[in-house]
Amino acid sequence: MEREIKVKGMHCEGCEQRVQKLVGRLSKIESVTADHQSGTVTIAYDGNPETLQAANEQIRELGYEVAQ
Ligand SMILES: [Cu+2]
Repeated sequence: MEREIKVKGMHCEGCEQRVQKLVGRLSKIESVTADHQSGTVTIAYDGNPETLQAANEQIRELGYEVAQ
């Protein structure tokens, strides 16, 4: 299942890479694509709400704002 998360605060490719690397380390997340220009992080995951929640928390821990 794929989900697009709206994220504020990513300003460059470095931000994209941090998000992709750290969110991509979470279990049950198959792939992560971050785009600072559109302010989105797209994840492919198992469809479990807890997995989505973990991704949101990781993004916040990195200092970005997740719009619900
Ligand atoms: Cu940046």
